[in-house]
Amino acid sequence: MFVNWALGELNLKIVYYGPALSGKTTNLQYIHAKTPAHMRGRLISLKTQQERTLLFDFLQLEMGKINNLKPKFKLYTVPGQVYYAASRRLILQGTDGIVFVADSQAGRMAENQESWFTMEQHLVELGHDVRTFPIIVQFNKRDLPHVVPTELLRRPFANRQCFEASATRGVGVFDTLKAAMNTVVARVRQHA
Ligand SMILES: Nc1nc2c(ncn2[C@@H]2O[C@H](COP(=O)(O)OP(=O)(O)OP(=O)(O)O)[C@@H](O)[C@H]2O)c(=O)[nH]1
Ligand SMILES: [Mg+2]
Repeated sequence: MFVNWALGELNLKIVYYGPALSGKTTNLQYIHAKTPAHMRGRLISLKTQQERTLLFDFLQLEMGKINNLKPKFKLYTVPGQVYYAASRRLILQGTDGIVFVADSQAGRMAENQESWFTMEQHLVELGHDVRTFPIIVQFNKRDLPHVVPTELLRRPFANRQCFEASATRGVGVFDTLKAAMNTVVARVRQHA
């Protein structure tokens, strides 16, 4: 969180984290496409020629007022491919909350787990308490065949908010985002 008192701005950072191809960039693309232009900036995507995230995607959203401050939500995605670990760690710095985008397909469970554990490691290294850090979980790609039942996917996340989604169709994208924003704002209020 960063408060610019001169401009009356509250800057909040939310990072979309998760394994390669889980749909992090697609979430931001949908949010960008469906948010009125006066409430959002440009979607900046640093990507490879194959449309894979190289460094990050970035989108800024402006909402109503909180305690007389204008909140600006800075949404980032990390690159999911395994060899970009250093970039993921860097992008997590200074984040106020995380949306963990898991791939619901049965063949992707090991990648989800690996990604979650390295995210936890990064958070610990950055000095956060993983148990209380705002992390919203999204089970994406629910439209595909051979997805793991949501009840099973939820099990390890007993005390976290989880959402089903199909980011390409826009299902669950804003529910996930709103939950992340609310959690982050609630935490800022707690610490204010
Ligand atoms: N069927 C289906 N395809 C999806 C969904 N979400 C994303 N995809 C597709 O999955 C592929 C990868 O999506 P991205 O959003 O680029 O994934 P990413 O997590 O940003 O991938 P990295 O940048 O490599 O980490 C694209 O072809 C998307 O169209 C979904 O909900 N359902
Ligand atoms: Mg991406």
